[in-house]
Amino acid sequence: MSSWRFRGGSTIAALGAIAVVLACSPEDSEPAGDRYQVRGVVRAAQLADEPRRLRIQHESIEDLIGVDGLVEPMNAMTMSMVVAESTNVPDGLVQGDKVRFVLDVDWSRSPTALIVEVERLDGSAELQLE
Ligand SMILES: [Cu+2]
Repeated sequence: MSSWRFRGGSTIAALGAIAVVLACSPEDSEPAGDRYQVRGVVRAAQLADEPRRLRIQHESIEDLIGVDGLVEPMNAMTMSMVVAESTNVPDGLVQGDKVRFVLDVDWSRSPTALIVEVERLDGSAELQLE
């Protein structure tokens, strides 16, 4: 029984350590809205702008939660999105590149949508852009 109690104690200590690490994590400053995995084609890479922007023709986002909290799918379209400061954009990303990106949406924030991850897809990837 004492060893069981010991194990319980170390579990609690470990959880405490994890909580401290999370509290001190630089990820605290990252956007934290609803996140969506999206694919598309870069139509303009405005990476010298402040803030950086990507204009992307993207596939539909079927599970998008609208401002009223209800699912409001976004059709495939071309739109300009701000890239979060903490996001690493692949080197040499240019118009015509296919990408997978993570869109962070927070309706109480401006801009509402931020790209928080982006990676280049193989050029042969087939996207549904209509
Ligand atoms: Cu859109």
